[in-house]
Amino acid sequence: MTLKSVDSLPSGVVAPDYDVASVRPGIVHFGVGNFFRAHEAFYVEQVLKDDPNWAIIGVGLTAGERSERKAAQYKAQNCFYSLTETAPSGDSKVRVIGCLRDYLLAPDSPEAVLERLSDPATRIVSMTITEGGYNIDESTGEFDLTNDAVQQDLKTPERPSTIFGYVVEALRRRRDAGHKAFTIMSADNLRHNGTVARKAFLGYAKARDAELASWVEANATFPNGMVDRITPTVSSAVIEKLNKASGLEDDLPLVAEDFHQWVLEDSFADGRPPLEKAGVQFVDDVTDYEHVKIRMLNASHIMLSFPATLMGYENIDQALADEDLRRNVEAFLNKDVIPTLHAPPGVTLEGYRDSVISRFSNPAMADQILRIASDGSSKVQVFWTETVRQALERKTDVSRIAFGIAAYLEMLRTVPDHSEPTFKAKQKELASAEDYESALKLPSFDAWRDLDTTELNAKVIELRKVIREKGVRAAIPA
Ligand code: CS2
Repeated sequence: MTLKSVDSLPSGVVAPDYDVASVRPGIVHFGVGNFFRAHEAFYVEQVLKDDPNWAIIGVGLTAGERSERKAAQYKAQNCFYSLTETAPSGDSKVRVIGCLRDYLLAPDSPEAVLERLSDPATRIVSMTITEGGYNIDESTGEFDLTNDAVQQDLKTPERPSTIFGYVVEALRRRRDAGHKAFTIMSADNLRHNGTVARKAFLGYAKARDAELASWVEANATFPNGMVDRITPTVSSAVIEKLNKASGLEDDLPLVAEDFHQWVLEDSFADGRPPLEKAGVQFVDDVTDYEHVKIRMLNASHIMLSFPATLMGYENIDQALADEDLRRNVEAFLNKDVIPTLHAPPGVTLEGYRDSVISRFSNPAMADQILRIASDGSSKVQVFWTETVRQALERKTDVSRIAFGIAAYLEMLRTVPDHSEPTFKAKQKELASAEDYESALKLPSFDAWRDLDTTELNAKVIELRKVIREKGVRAAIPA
């Protein structure tokens, strides 16, 4: 059946447990991608029955045919979509999510977006815009005011096009109208995502108007959160498969693992949904949780995916079924990561490791290696830096880290259509150079360049040679 309403869904499909017609929007979300749909929306969905004031309005910022098509699909389905949650055992559960109540394409209706953001009923503005989306200059660590779109917004602040322009203009209107500020909540997989968001939005606000910036600083909040749920890319073949299994005709279905976690600081400017009822953990400090997630799960995801790409594997469970790759990733976790990590209360690192391995081996997910390996340049920095620095400082064995870097660089050189969206011309040139040294100058490795990298770099070069001459498997550390 066409997914236009949640009345009489096929049997086995779980419908919203609240009256969809009577919920009211309280959250505006930028970046309605699969991760948001399977994570934040999934949590909010479960608490609307307790507090109906937190439905979500999605906003897309990019113009173009693809965005228009997506917006049309949301409208056609009254913003409903189905989520299939799959467990490693193969069990799955399908539910229709109803908490997304509208989808606005900002380039088509900028004023509607500003009105929604300025409405005092909007009390949280959340976002999943990826790391690059925060427009932080890697070399200075500050908000990049030289960005063309930001420059344009600063010239015409009342007609913005960037997320910073929209949010700050709305905050200006709220202040002038005597309304409260909202919470600016990042749900991106970054360390200290709230601190990054604070830097970005205040960086823009200060450049626009210092007084307004002070008001935002005093009144808005930027909670940090650790987010986790593996959410594969949905191809048309997957859409067909999901619909066949659910009995729905959903143009926007998605699949995710049954595992999900959100650890959040309880720092909200004007209230929040009762997310603890859906399992969100509220803590004073998310740092240790972030480190465990990023340094164990995400770091081993790329440690597996870079060589697996070269070996021709498609999905992460296939990579993990390769005994050599599995041994390498387990050794990386046991010897390089766990000894230098601090576990937050209630978490054992060995238990976390076992759960990560079990999550990766979930075949029903068919999680694409290309999804994980793409944008490796940012991921290497975010996911590996701490572990690399610890190894260099403690002078421990760097062979597994060197192997990961060597595989990454060989992948960049030999998989030309590999997506590195943030690479500029100079980086492309370094990455594709035939010699072994040039690529070591890539900015991805800047974060540990101040330490003694002689041995590490020599090992990377040695392993790149082995990969080229004898293949990846021969380069996997014993
Ligand atoms: C993956 C993540 O793309 C990646 O880097 O490691 O998308 C991962 O699936 C999520 O962080 C899981 O929460």
